[in-house]
Amino acid sequence: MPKSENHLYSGSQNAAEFARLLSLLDQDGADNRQILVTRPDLPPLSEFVEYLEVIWHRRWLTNNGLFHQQLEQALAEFLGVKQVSLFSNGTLALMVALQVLRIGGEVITTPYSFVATTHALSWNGIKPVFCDVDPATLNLDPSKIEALITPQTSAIMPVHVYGNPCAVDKIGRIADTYGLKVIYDAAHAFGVKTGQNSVLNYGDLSVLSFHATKVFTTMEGGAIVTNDEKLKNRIDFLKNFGFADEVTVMAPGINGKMNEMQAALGLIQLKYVEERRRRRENIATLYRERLAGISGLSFLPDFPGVEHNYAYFPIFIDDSRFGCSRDELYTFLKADEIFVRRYFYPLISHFPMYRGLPSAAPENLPVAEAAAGRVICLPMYAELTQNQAERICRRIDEIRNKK
Ligand code: T4K
Repeated sequence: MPKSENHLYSGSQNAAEFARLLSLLDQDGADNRQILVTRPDLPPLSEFVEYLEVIWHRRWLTNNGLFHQQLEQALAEFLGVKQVSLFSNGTLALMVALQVLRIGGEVITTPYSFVATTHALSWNGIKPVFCDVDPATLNLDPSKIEALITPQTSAIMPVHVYGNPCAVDKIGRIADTYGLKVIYDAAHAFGVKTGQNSVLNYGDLSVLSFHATKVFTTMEGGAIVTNDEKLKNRIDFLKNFGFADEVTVMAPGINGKMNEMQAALGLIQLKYVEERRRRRENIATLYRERLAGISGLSFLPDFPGVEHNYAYFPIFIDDSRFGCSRDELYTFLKADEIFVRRYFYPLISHFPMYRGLPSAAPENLPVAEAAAGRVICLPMYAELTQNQAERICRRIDEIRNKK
């Protein structure tokens, strides 16, 4: 009998189908040796099934359903923000955030992120202008923003990369001076606080992702956070094709709605977020202790005054001192079934659709270029065991010594 059987809901009436599903469980993931960069945190299946029964009974599947409304409220409370508008994924939320603020022309943004950040600009016909990042945080460097402002600039779109807060006050002052909007791509920053304040309370809007790889997941999902109720109303219209009421379409909207199954999962996930955050923190502490002092290997600090979510654990390899290159380390770890990822390499500014932009020239982005050439994100998720984390650290040390 497969050891994972107890995770599968056994309500199926069809024994053959149930057996086929069980065999899928055995093909995948059961091997403890293989470590992926992340593994989604999920609640006990039985809790989800209870919610599914309600959905099946009510026959309300999407379009601002009961669980959707409950999750918006619960998230606003949990995150310490006023308004949350849920989306089917973070990319659509970014696209609608730009639409609702009528952003056009040029937007100053970071090349050191996941491609969705810049793609959301492109889908809105906006020209991305890449700005280099701060070596201390790898977030947009506020001292380099002003030089990139032109009469066409309408907004700044920074990213709280790895969940570490941007220089929100400095960025806010620049935006106020020049009359620019600020949309934070906060895909990594669920639950992050600076002081007692949610990092999501800065700028005009913040956008979250609840993708499977994120600290809070609804499988796919996302949200726009705002403190302005009227703005939330317009966001809600836009994500529902632009309908303001049954007969009024206020703009060419899109379908960005989160469905009831995603919302139900979110409601359950919220109960576990804090416990998982503590587990991730323990892993981060272990990595810091075991990897400290290895020549040519560095990591970002735990920034003082910040309540971290430990979404990612990036390390940076200086090949001349470490003894092998970042890519060699990546390949050696892979051979040992430790599947780390090079987030964020290549830089967005290297992709064919963006590399022709004047701001994409590597000489304009030296800090981002260097970080992208050195970074490896180590496995990080709540269920990663201490033994697995120790094995990763040991292997990194062995590879370095062998070279
Ligand atoms: N802005 C930023 C700054 C972002 O980082 C993202 C997404 C967005 C915007 C857009 O938000 P969404 O539209 O996605 O809501 C992953 C994610 O697909 C992407 O959501 C995420 N950023 C990005 C940083 O990472 P990949 O190409 O690395 O995904 P993939 O499929 O290779 O998965 C990574 C690892 O996770 C694999 O080793 C296996 C594991 N995994 C993955 C999935 C999907 C699982 O164990 N289970 C799963 O279901 O992009």
